[in-house]
Amino acid sequence: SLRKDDQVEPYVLTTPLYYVNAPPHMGSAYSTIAADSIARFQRLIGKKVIFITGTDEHGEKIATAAAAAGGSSPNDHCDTISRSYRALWKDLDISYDKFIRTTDPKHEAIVEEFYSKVLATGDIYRADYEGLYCVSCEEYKDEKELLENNCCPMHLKPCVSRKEDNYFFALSKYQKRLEEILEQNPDFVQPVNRLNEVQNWMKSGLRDFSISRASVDWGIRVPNDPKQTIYVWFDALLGYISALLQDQEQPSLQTAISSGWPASLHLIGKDILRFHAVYWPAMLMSAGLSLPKTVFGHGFLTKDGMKMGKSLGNTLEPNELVQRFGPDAVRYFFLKEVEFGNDGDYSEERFINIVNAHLANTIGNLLNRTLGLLKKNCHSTLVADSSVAAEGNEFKDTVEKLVEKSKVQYESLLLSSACESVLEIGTAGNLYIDGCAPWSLFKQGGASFDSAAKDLVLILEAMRIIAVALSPVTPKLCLSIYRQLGYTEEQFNAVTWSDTKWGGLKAGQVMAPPNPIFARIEVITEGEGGPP
Ligand code: ME8
Repeated sequence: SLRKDDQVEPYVLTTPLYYVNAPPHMGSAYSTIAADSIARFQRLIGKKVIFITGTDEHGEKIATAAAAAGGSSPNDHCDTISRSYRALWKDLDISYDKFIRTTDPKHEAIVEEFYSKVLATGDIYRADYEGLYCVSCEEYKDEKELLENNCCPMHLKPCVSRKEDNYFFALSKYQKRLEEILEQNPDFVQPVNRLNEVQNWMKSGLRDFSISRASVDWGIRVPNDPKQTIYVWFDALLGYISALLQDQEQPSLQTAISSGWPASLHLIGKDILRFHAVYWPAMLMSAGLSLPKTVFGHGFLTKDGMKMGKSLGNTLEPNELVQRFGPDAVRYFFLKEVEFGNDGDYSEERFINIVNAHLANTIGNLLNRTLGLLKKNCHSTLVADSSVAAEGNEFKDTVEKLVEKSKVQYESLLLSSACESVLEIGTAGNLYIDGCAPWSLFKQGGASFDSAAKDLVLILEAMRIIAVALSPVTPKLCLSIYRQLGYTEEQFNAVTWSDTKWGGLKAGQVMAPPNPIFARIEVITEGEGGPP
């Protein structure tokens, strides 16, 4: 059955579906923040976006965590942790459209249907398997990729020897087709170093993988063999499809697919690249479904130079960061300061320096001092249309070039560069105001006064453009800018990328009185600030 909006191909993007073995950490937040900025950008340029996130709730790792959490059933445990993800996404202004939980019955129905479909193609067979298993990865490992004492290189914990009678997926059958896909679609896996990684790994030959567990009870039962449960990865990846189902809809692969599959972008960390760039496409091919357009594997965050992660117990608390510094500072720091695709480091000192310099000074202070001058000299009212005031103006040209550049960068997922381009508009604004020194022109009166009043219009127009162009990254801050420029929240929510075009501010528009949009973060060092 056709849907009304079938003509518009939606932009479907996904974050990983996070394991509920522990509450979210900064790594989970990082992927989600990046995805959110991409979703917001795509909406600005007019796409119908379906932004999917959720939680991965089956498997041995979750069952063990639930048992360790003491008393609560796996279900209750999943509810609690899954809720903590949603709470964090709310605090971080994550604008997801769908939140899928893999324990949702509609998802389970999709997995069963998918399994049966793959079974019917002859790609599933039964065999004995003996190997080394990393429970944290939920994956059998090749002995040659392990460290000393059979430790998993990702989790630094010893793998355990397992012997099971399992169902296998015939991945090896897809070697050739996958190689061709990677060759013919060099944008399928991004950035290019991840593509190389996948291609190198495939050179050693793809091996069939086990897609069921006899030893794990907490999972979706294998159709026709309820003694086994479906391997957590074979289950979870399908969440990207089941998430597309509308509420109340009778779950079927066909209806889910018709609501937006294939995904435009799977955004993931580099740790789960193989699952997304190899296993998943092979599974989809087996079931006769289309492949996602892009898998982007971003880098890992470290803290003070050290690897961090749930399993290592060395995490940066996103909740704490948001409470202390607010969502925009957190979003901005990680998107601006980590080159997207590469690893990046957090240190509190750098965090504070960066957000103070960029958000409080370059952008916030520019707006504040401009509004201060406008209030003092022009009753907070614009004297001219920004378009008229800007004829032949070099500053205007600079702003137009930078905002166009940021658009191309957002489109290419160069998120840090996109932030940089928008920030440069602020830098250019500061140079411009310092160059024309309106504060002294106002004092001179006459034509100088008029010229100063026009200069303020130009700077405020640049601020307006910053507010649109940076809104995918710092939505609250940009709303504050828009409000100070005399717009309503409704007007801000209705902006599109075309509003980055120069000429929005009009003569007579009344600005709000200056009021810092981003409070400088003050560092209280020992011996200062407190009572003696
Ligand atoms: O892997 N830096 O879930 P997960 C940056 N359930 N990102 C990090 C990070 C770090 N230090 N640590 C984790 C799973 N991440 C599966 C996914 S998808 C169908 C199933 C991010 O909770 C990064 O995106 O272990 C990584 O891929 C993801 O968290 C792993 O999340």
